[in-house]
Amino acid sequence: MNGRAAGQPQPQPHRRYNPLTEEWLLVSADRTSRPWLGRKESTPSIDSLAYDPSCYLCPGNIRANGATNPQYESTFVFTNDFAALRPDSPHMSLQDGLLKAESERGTCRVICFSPRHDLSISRMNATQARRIVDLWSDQSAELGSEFRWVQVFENRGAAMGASNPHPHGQIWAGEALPREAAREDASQRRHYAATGHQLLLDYAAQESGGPREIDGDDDWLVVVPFWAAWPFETLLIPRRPVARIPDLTGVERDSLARRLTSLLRGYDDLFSQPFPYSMGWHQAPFDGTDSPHWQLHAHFYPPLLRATVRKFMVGYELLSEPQRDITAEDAADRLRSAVKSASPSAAISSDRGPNEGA
Ligand code: H2U
Ligand code: ZN
Repeated sequence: MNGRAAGQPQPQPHRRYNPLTEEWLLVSADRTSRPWLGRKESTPSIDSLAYDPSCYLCPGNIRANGATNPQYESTFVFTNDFAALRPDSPHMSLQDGLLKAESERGTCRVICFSPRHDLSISRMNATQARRIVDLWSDQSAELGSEFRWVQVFENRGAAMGASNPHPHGQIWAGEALPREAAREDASQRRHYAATGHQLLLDYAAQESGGPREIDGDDDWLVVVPFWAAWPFETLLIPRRPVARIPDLTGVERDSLARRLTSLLRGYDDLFSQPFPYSMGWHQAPFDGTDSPHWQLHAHFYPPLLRATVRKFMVGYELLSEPQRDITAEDAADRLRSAVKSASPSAAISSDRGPNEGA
């Protein structure tokens, strides 16, 4: 299952196991040459406006509900004006035969990463990216004092449903453990009970230096997981046991900032366009325990297979199980080259627009 030299035949269709979600997926790597007459993704260009008067996230602008953003100078957080979870949701419970429902309390926040409309994480320097890590951490600690599950995430690009190119993410926090959290909690708990080790630390040890490693240092491993479902999916894992973002040390935060900017520059270089993705952190539930079984990690789920062709999770994927068209090893080879050759000089060091004063 290791990487193949160029020109060797593609491996036959096979299934791979995802030990985190305890699910299988189908790998059929010889299908990428099939004719494609379907939808072509447009290739968005890099947004060059440092300030966009029509953007609802830029400093001083008016949002959809009429609120005015402050003239913020680094990061800015507000409660989502169209929140999917609310703290005042009244209690409700229904159990009627096979019909079951329960109320859910929570909150949703929008987190702006920079006042600059054009400063995506891939164009940030390490200092600017470190601010985002600290923001994720502070927000997680604050929301974790009230809610059990804190989901930090970012949708980037119209292909992943992002509403606006202004660099921003979201946090949804709630009382229940959602599906992915419950699966990862169960699998990690079982592995820890059986071995005394964190599942993802055992996985990181097995992958280090291998054909799916993209990047790494003493503190982090960046890898295309063996069980990746999305074409250029990656997983970021700290090298020591860490349950939650606020547990990361200053050194780990700095090196995370560097790994993040390198990875995202590599993604942008892969198809010479701002690379769309959904990313997010899976940290232990904030349930008042140490959760030694849980290893903090980030998932990046980018949809693009080629520059203008996206992977659709439809048909077989929806009805049977996920399927992928290039092997994780091929994707890792290409992404690793892009990350290694991506230039840090692409970074924008100013937090202010070119025409703004100090
Ligand atoms: P994306 O991360 O998918 O771009 O979503 C941004 C969020 O911003 C979205 O959930 C919210 C939307 O509800 N939003 C506001 O809260 N206020 C606005 O003025 C527009 C968008
Ligand atoms: Zn903006």
